[in-house]
Parts: sequence; C-alpha cells; structure tokens
Amino acid sequence: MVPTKKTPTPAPGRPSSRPPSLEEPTEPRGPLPPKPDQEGAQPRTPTGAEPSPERRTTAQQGEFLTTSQGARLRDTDHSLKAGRRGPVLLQDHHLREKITHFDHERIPERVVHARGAAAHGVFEGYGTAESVCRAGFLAKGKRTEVFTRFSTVVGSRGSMDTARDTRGFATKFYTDEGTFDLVANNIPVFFIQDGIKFPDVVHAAKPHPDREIPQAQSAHDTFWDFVSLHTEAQHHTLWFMGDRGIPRSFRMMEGFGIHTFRLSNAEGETSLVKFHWKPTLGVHSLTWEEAQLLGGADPDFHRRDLSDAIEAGAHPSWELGIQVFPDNEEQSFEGIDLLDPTKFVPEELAPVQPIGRLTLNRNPSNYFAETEQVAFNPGHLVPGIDVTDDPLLQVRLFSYVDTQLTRLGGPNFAQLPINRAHAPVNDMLRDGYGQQADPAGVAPYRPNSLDGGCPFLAGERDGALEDLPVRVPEGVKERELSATFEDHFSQARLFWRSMTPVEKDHIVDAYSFELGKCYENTIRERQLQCLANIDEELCTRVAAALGMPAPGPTVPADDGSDGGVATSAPLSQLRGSWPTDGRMIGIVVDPEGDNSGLLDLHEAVVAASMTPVVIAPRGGEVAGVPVGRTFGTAASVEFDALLLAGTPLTAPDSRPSVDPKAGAPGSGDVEPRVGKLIDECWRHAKAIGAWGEGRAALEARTAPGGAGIVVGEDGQTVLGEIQSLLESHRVWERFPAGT
Ligand code: HDE
Repeated sequence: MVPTKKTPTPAPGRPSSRPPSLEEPTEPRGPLPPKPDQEGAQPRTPTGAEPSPERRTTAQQGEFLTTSQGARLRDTDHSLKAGRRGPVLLQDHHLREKITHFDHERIPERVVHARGAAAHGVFEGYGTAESVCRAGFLAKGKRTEVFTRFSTVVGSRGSMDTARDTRGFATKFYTDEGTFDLVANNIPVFFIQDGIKFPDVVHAAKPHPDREIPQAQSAHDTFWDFVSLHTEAQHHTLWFMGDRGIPRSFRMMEGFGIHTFRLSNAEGETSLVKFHWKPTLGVHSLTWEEAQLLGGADPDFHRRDLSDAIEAGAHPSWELGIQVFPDNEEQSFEGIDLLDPTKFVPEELAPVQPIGRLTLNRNPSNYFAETEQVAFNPGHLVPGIDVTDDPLLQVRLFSYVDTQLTRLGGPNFAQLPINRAHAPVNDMLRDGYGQQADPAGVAPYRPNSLDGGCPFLAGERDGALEDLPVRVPEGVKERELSATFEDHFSQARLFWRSMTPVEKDHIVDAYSFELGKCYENTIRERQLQCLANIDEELCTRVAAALGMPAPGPTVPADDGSDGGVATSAPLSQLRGSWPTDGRMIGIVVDPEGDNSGLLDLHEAVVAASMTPVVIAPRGGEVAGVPVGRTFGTAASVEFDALLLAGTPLTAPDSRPSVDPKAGAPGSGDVEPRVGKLIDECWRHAKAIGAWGEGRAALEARTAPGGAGIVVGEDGQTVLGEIQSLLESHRVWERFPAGT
C-alpha cells in the first residue's frame, strides 16, 4: 500500500504548517482543550452551572492517538485492504486490536445489585465510639476517604432506578489500618436467616427463567410463591411493600448493616453493635405512581439525582450511628436474638449513637473503572471491628470474593485503582490473571532468610487485626437454626403498627398491586394467610382489593420478639422537618409574559441550595435564565414542587393535544402539557405555587384554597412558603388521592 499524505491533526493553537517534532511528548499530559465541535456541548447541570472539572475531563490524554503499545496512528477510520474495494488484511494490527478490545469491553454484571450509582467522599469520626471501638478512623476529627455505591437488588444493569426493591448502600472506607467495607442495605432486616437460602430468594425474585420477564419487579408469581412459603421473608417484604421500597433519592435513604457486629476497644473489651446510616435530608419516598412514571420518563432518576446534587454542591451526608448491646453469651437483647438478621432492635430499646459523618462530594470520572469495578466485601475489616456468628453474615464472608473472581476476571482485582487500599500493602500474594505489580525479592513466603525475613509480622502494639478469643457455643454438627429464630411475624406486626394511616394505605396498595399481578390464585391465598398472621386489618384490606375472602390468623399474635415495644416512631417516615437541599423546583414561564423577577427568583432558589429548572414552551433563555426543560421534555415526576410564574393558556403550537382534558369544560384552556404537570403534581401531593399571570392556570386546575397551594404577590414570597412545605417532603393532607 502507498502511504497516504495525511498528517496528524494539529492541536488547537499550534501553527498547522509546523511538522510534528520528534521531541514532542507522548506521555499523558493532561486533558486536551475541547475541540471546536465540543465547545458548548459539555454536559450542563440543570441550573446551568458550569460542569465540575471531573465531568470536563476528556477521554483521551496526550496529543496523538496511539496503539496500546504507544505507536502513533495516522488513521483509525479505514481498515487496511488489498485495494480500496478489496478484502481486509489480517495483518492490520490496529484493526484487530481495536475490535478485539471492543469485543471484550463488557464484564458480567453483578448477580445481584447490578444497577448502581456511586460517589466519592469523606468520613469524619466524632471520637464518640472510642469506649467501644479502637478503629482509628473513628477517632475524633479523623478524616478518611470513602467510596459509596447505591444499588437496586433485582434488576439488570440497564433496568430502571425506581423499581420497587430494596436498595444497597455499600461504603468503602480507605482507612490507614486497611480498607473497611460496610456493605449495607436501606432496610434493617433481610429475607432469609441462613445464607444457604440466598440463591433461592434471588432465583425467585429474578425474572421467570422461561421468558425472562418481568424485569426489576417483584410483582410476579415466583417471588410471591417463595415468600409466602418461606415465612421468614415476610418481615423484609413488608418493609419494601412500604415506602422504603421506592426512595425519592439515594440521598434520602437510611442504611443498615443488618447483622450484629462485634467491636473491641483498646482494652480488648467487646460489645455487640448494629450500624445505622441516618441521612441529613431525612428519609423520603416516591409515590408508586411517580416511581412507575419515572421508569419511563427518566429510568436514571436516582443516578442523575445523586450526580446532579453533588455537582450543584448539595453534597449529601449521613451520620453513622451504632446501637450498642452487651456481648453476652446468649447474643440477645430484650428477647431479640441478635444473630437473627430478620430482626431489628427498636430504637426505643437501644438508641442510635452517632459516631461519625459521611459526606459524598465527588462524582466518579469513569463509571466502569470505579462504579462497575468496585468490589465490596463484608470481610474487609479493620482492627476493632469483627463479625459475629449470624448465619447470613457467615455465608456472605465466602460469597463476595467468590463472585468477584468471575466478575473481575481473576484474583488480582484488589489492584484495580478503585479497590486499592490507601494503607500500605505488603502481601505475599503473587501472579495470576491481571497481575499489575512487579514485586521485588525472591521470597514471597514466611519464614525466609533470603529477603532478610521480610515482611515482618505485626507485634501487639503495631495495630494488627485480632482474632478475638470469642467462646464458640457447644453443640453437635447439624443443619438447624436456633429456636429463637422461629418467630416470623411479631416484628412485621410492630412495623405495620408503627405506620401512619397514609403509609398504611401505601402498603395496602402495594400488596394489592403486586398480588394483583400474580396469575396463580393459590399464591395469592397463601400470601393473604401470611398477612393474616401479621395483622388482621392489613389482611382484610388487601383481600378486599383482590376481591378474595380474608383468612384468619394461624399463629398466635403475641410471640414476643418485638421486645415488648408497641410502636416504634423511627420506623415511620412521616415525621419531623428536613433540609431541602438539592430539591428540584420546576418554574413554568410564559416567555411572552412579565418575567422581570425571574432571574432573582432563580438565584433565590439556588441560594436556598435547591435546583431551579425553568420550563418554557421552547428552549433558549427567558429573561437571562436558561430554559432547563421545554413543555415537551418536562415530566412532573422530576420536580419536588412546581411554581407557575406565567403559563400560556393555550398551546403555543398547533400540535393536537394528548391531554384528554384539554378544551374540555373545566380545563380552563390551560396549555395541555402544563395542565398535565399541574394535575400530576396535585395528585402526587406536591406543593404548587403561583403568582401574577401564573395564577390563572393554577386556579383552573386545582381546588381553590387546597392544601399545599400557595398563591402570593411575587415569586420570592411564594418560594418561601413552598420551601417550608417541602421540609415535610409532601403535602400529606392531600392523600388519599388515587396514587
Ligand atoms: Fe449481598 N451480595 N449477599 N447482601 N450485597 C452482593 O457481591 C450475598 C446481603 C449487598 O455495590 C454480591 O460483588 C449473599 C445482605 C450490597 O457492589 C454477592 C447474601 C446485605 C451489594 C452477594 C447476601 C447485602 C451486595 C453481588 C446472603 C445487606 C452490592 C456482587 C448470605 C447487609 C455491593 C458482589 C456493590 C452484593 C452475596 C446478603 C448487601 C453475590 C450470598 C444481608 C449492598 O456476592
């Protein structure tokens, strides 16, 4: 082949006549400035704020495209052929390298928790755990880098964020004493008591094996078949039939280590603890209708919410807390078996004591390298934190490395940047697929004399992991669980009793929906029987919705593992008032109207640490404020509250309306897409405000003087009231409203 005369594209700012010089560096030297066609095309935040430096980083570094071996390339668009119209030549190394690498770009997704989003951050210890735990990262003022990954459990990697499901909440603490992973969920109890059942519950929850449907759903026969037969799953199932199964945001979820862990202090005294994450923003959820609509309108809702909030500077934070129990021989507290992961300890019996704060402040710069390749493991412990004999935890200690060997392609995944400990690593692990290190020395064994006896073992004062001399209970080998694990219903009953009326409505609706999607009547009947064993009211209401008879209970109601607590306040989400940081405020404007106060309003929303999104008939700017959504792209479910600054009363274009109410009596001739926004925000009990020309649409579509409807003189006044309403998340008085 005759070489073409093409020369490398000159970098911006360099005279194009200058030939490439041999002295030019080929080493990475920082991101290139954007090319002309990339100017202005950088992803923007909904506020129109400048993207953070991480998001501006370009994929390539250095000036020239090279092969993986660093040889510069003149062409990557044409394969090498025998004649322009001839066959492709096998000798084209660049072609083969490019295609081969592409062919192997995917790795197996996680068998559970495949869909996730993550962020970097920092953990700061309060020093309050010192009396029970000697782990250095809990010391007062000690700051430790962390990486947290949130996830759904059942769906595939590409499934929607807002499926009804449990959420994972896994945090890697890169401490000076080694990496500690707290691999938690947003629900404090689990489906099963013994890890040997995990494949069963996961097979039951995953799509049916014949047609591989439904995706990311528990509303199907195999799931309800399993949980109705396997009654220890009922407690966990009730939690995620409640609002916790559809969080508003990862930023607004609690996290729970579930199992009981054993801590030891500097004196070697031990205590049993349960770990809790408490979100600064409170615990809040979507409505089921919002969750379903978001599945279509924005399947990446939670992922986007997390990264947008971080980018806008609304850094989410959680307090880490512990419930502390004496390390007694029975491993139980107030009659609750601490080794049974289907039980929690009500906070009334053991308050959660804060021991540190987690703040997420940086988005990953590469999803695959960080979020996908991160490998958590409940066995990653540091001195002062140890496991207990919880039979679920014990199996987890085997499973995580095992699955990661396949998912990350061999035994060296701890060397991937995201998985590397920040403490010095000096192991004697050698070789294997994916080995990146080039270890010196000839004696990766102990004892040795050839490497001067290195590495040495840590002495008592060198801060080593400790095998606590915990007494092992006596017994015979058997495939059984303790009799104290037998109570499957009384804590579920405690949860139900602790719900407010509106939360109970949501639970009844969720069971009615899920069981209504099952085909087999026997499964519905069996699940109703489980509900009857939890609570008569719950069972009767779900049975009525299904049009089936309600059975009576078959187990005694008072079986004791609720610790004697009648209701537990922290189980309900409807309490307190919370910061509104990062909340999305939709502002509907009429570009032809009076928008003189829009810029100030926009700034006021930003100043209140919320995110303003201007919604206009078409893109561009209105009164100097960028339009974030057009009437065509806005979906009510993206917003926590809606402000109507001015609303065109009729459609700005001649497209036929898809809103059945448009033009109908009572619709007030509101622009149909704006009408839909208002209707849905009303139905989902969101605060809606209007002033000036915006009032007409509000009055046309909502009940006059309705709860959570704010009308005022100007945008700033209305915003103030809307923000106070948002502090309790929703206008709860507006339920029930058919959501
Ligand atoms: Fe997991 N779990 N799990 N799990 N789990 C995994 O590990 C497993 C359990 C949890 O963002 C897998 O690397 C078994 C409880 C989270 O990367 C796998 C049992 C809790 C994540 C695995 C449990 C969790 C996982 C899949 C029963 C809450 C996502 C990919 C004995 C305390 C971590 C992977 C991430 C991931 C096994 C039960 C939380 C297969 C066998 C209980 C947050 O190893």
